[in-house]
Amino acid sequence: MATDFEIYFCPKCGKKYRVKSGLGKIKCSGCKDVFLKKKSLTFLHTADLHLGRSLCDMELIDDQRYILRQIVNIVKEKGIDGVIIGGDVYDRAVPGEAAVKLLSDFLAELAKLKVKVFMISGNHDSEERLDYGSSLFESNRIFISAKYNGTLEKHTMKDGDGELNVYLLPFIKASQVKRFYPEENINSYDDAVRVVLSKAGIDKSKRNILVAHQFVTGRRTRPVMSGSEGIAARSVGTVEMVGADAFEAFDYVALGHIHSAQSVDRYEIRYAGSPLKYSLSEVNSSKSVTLLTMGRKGAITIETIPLKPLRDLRHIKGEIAVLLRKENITDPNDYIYVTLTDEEIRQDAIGIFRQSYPYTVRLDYDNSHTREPENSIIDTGAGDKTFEELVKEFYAAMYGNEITDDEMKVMEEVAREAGVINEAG
Ligand SMILES: [Mn+2]
Repeated sequence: MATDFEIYFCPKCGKKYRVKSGLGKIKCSGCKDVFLKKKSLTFLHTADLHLGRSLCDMELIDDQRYILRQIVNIVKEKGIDGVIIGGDVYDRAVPGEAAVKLLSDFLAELAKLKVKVFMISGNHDSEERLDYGSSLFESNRIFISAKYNGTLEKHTMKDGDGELNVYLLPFIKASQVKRFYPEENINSYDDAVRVVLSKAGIDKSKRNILVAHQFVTGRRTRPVMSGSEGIAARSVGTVEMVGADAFEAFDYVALGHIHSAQSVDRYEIRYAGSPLKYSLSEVNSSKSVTLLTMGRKGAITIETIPLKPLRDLRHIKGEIAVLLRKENITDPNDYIYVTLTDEEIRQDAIGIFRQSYPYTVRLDYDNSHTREPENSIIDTGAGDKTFEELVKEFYAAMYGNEITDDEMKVMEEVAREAGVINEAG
């Protein structure tokens, strides 16, 4: 895809122009006597949108709509040329209606801004679903690579510093690549990625960006996980890891998969992180998008722009009477994870909490029972308590809340099978 224009912008009003190469000095059509300047290509990198996700039974669709709008505004304000979405667009292979609509609205907004969109699939996405309608999207400069088809997809852009290639590598497993290159020795994801890149004919004298969704490790370090990546990432084995040195040909590697923003091995190999906190383990993290300004080869500027969520996720801890004092209640519409230090387990504590914090997502206890569960149980002794009473107490001490009727039924079944209680028991 060759282009014979360059991007200029008006330093006064910010308007962008696509100008045929070699036209010389040009003035802004809106601002009198202001000459246009050549513009470096800029990109916004995000990943792991996980549209349709919920947090402890609370649907996050409004939060996701809010954060995508914020991203669109950044694209607008910063005059971004390309938006990179590094996979895990949806939270599940079969996304719900609201999630599908949210993505199409987001892409439509970006199309209106006439920016290019580069999107790949992640391990949570269905290749077919994400691929659907992709040829239609291309007429709106939206490029989706959802399934590896034997060649690495490449798109070329151009600015005052020459050509820039954006390569799209959807999430791949070793077996998928082996199908296309049976003669190659592919036993791991690392082998697979290296084979794919070696076949792509990458010109190292040009500026190159790769978009990928893999578990990338440094020479000495592993990326730090946020805890919301899902079971596949948490239980990753060495077969699934890709060494960062595989990406030597790229000026920037826009990664998805790990939900905490971070670079791996060198600054330009980067996970943008998810735009929202997707698990309780992320209460103390901060979310951002990554911005790239591509100067000439070797001169790339990377910065992060913090994202501000509709509702933050916070962890608060203390005695219920103190936490719910009027003067101690702040930002009541945040998602709240509360740990009570009261010794006594309160009936429906979460219900009480939700009167002040309607978005309380979880409540547990940290008291002498939870700290020393063994002692408390031994000390209490079985006495003449019924099986049900014992299980109830144990559950409350371990988890800090009441056992449900369904869970109690399961416990009774297990106990019956194990011969701990009899039928009457
Ligand atoms: Mn993810």
